[in-house]
Amino acid sequence: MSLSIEERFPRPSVMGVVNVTPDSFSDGGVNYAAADAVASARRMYAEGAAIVDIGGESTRPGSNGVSVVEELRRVEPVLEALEGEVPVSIDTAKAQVARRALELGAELVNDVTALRSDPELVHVVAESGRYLCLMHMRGEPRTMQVDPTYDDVVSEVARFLEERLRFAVAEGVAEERICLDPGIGFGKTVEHNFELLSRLEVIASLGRPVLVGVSRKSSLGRILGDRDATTGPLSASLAAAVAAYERGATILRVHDVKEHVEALTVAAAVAR
Ligand code: 7PJ
Repeated sequence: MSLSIEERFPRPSVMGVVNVTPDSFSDGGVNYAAADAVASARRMYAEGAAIVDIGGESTRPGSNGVSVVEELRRVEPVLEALEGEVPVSIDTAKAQVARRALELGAELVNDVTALRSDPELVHVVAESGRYLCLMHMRGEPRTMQVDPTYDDVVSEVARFLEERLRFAVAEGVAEERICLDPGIGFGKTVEHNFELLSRLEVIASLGRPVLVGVSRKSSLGRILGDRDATTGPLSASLAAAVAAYERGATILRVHDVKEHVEALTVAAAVAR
């Protein structure tokens, strides 16, 4: 039996973040060793994460890419250790990395480029029958924070996600397996990010579950008054996650799983 993504991940569900990288902005280095990444993923699952997102390439602002070989070297041992034990998604834009991760049981492919960087990836996902997250990003990580401008950020992000959804479906990915993500922090100012959260209903009205990743992001630190913040605190992450949930988010991608599960459990009890 195959579940739709909303059946598999009821609202709200938590996705834990494990960056197997030396340089991600929010958990830089702590999970770079495979054993540490595996331990973090196990802990997050025990704390109530529905799924744990494993990534081997940093997408922090200004970062460069890594090779397929290096990305596989980072994530393969982690996926092998977690197979059959912890539900995982693979955070990659590369078809070869996704293919191996799916062989090792990954349930979801999280491509922050929304199938724009590797033309093979859509076929890998379609053939696998697994879930897919399509995220909005303006530009690419190396340059995305250089003066981002939009006429109306919410309608432009919605139009983009709708177009990428149509593309994925046309290429054979079942619509009921796809979720959409406004891409908080990916080519957006603080004001853009908060407007997207504020009007998240517009994204939800596209008819697919919405995934939001705002945990620890710099916009949180900046709205608290630090103009040069590169991260945001847990308290602010929790507030943003609950606000996103109340505006229609289904999956919250977070670093601090236990606290988010608690906050969202209470928010859900109020909402029902
Ligand atoms: C996001 C992501 C996000 C999705 C990152 C970090 C920064 N994938 N990957 N959505 N952010 N789908 O690890 O927090 O917001 S990288």
